[in-house]
Amino acid sequence: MNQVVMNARMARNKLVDGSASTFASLNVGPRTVIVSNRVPSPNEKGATAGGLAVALADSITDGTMWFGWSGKRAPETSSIADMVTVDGVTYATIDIGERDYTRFYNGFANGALWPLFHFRSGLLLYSRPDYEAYRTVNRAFAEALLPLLKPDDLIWIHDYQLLTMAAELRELGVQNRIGFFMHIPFVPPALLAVLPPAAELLAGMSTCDVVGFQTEGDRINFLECVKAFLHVKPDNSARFAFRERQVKVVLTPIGIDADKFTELAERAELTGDAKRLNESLGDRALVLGVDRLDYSKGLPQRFDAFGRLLYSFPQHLRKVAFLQIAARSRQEVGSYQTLRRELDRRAGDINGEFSDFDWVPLRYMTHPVKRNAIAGFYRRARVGLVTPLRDGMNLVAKEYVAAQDQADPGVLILSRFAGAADELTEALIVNPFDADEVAEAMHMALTMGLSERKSRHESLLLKVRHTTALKYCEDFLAYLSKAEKV
Ligand code: GDG
Repeated sequence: MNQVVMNARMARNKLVDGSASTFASLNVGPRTVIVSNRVPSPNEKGATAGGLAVALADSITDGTMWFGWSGKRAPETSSIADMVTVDGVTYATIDIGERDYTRFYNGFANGALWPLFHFRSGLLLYSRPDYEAYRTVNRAFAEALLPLLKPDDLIWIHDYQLLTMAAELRELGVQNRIGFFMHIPFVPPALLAVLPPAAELLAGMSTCDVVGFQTEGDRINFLECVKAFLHVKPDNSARFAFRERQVKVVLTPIGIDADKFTELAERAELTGDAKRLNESLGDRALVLGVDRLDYSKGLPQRFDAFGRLLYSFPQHLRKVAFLQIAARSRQEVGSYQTLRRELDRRAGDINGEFSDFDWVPLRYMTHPVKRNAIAGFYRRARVGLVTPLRDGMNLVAKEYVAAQDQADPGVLILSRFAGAADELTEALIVNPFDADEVAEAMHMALTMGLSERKSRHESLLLKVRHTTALKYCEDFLAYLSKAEKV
């Protein structure tokens, strides 16, 4: 008996021992198997900073299996998944070996793919051993998932860490429908060409039946790349043939559970954290930023823009406070350490320049805050400052809109380079590289009358309520479950 078949039997036994009731619910219709790099433990839901986990946690339904990395590092990458079922959702996780992790995660995924797909080719660090580890981990994911699969499962793979997993599944003989969704932006051919294994990665993605993107721009970039690198000819419905399979390229922007978030913000407003923030502010207006500490989020530029506001519009001195929550992430990657030092310096410069003995204009914290506290902070903020240099979607923009008091809403300032800007056109749309433009938008937001605030917010809320996390899932799965003719 070969190792894969042995693993299959052992894993099946483990699954049956763990959850007979889940099996009952999985027997009805095709099951969705979600695959993402990181699977939060069921108890950890909502506690982490990160858009993918938040969006998926909002949309996962009874009977789904969620497969991926446990978050634990082990001496070796595991070949058999650990299974646990909570509220009808089966969480299947593997540990990643210490050495694989460093090269796969810090190395190729976050040292090469992340900067490149955020249009920062100057930050890209490529090495062949990193890429080999990436391939190894994608292979390990495929091998550990294989024994858990049923013939009619719909497999839905998420994000840039797993670009070659579908190809590995196909090589292992998996014939199921496979979908892939890219949460981050996609670059045009001239940029992708910088990456040595570009064609291999595109070929990996193109072994899927459906490939989805956040914006029309990303979708077009991907189609241009497959034309240039794989020499395929997409038709007018964004379908192309590759290795005897039809690939459909779709647009399914991600969202949040807006109504649930509104309720969370209403409740949070009355809790200890929101009250403490409120007391500390007095009657000052709050400008709020909430981001993972990441160079794609444009934090140094945002700090500078706030400095420009205080310099160019001194009427706001002492009347405004800027709170930036920048939860630390990927601290083992050098460019993130550099960013942190840079922000410390700029925050010090601004506070040194403008503070008074009883007023500090900029508050900046790098430890994560509880999700319900964040919801309450959004509701208190007169201005939501969302100015990434490049972002797949940006859920913070949508959360900020959902959290507002409709009778007295705040104003969203949004970077034109966030995917969310395609939808949320009633925000104040800015170029985050232009500190003066962002400062002017802040001034406009801080002085905007109630009726304009209400009319902008009303339109934004309609959109955020329409493009929910659930709609995102339903739309993608509708494409994935519908076989296209070859
Ligand atoms: C990727 C793409 C795309 C932030 N700080 C804390 C905290 N957060 C939460 C926010 C929000 C989430 O993390 C961040 O989501 P984003 O969408 O803004 O950004 P990424 O993490 O970069 O997500 C992005 C997303 O995937 C989904 O497709 O939109 O473009 O880059 O929910 O509220 N949550 C908690 N504490 C914090 O300190 N609890």
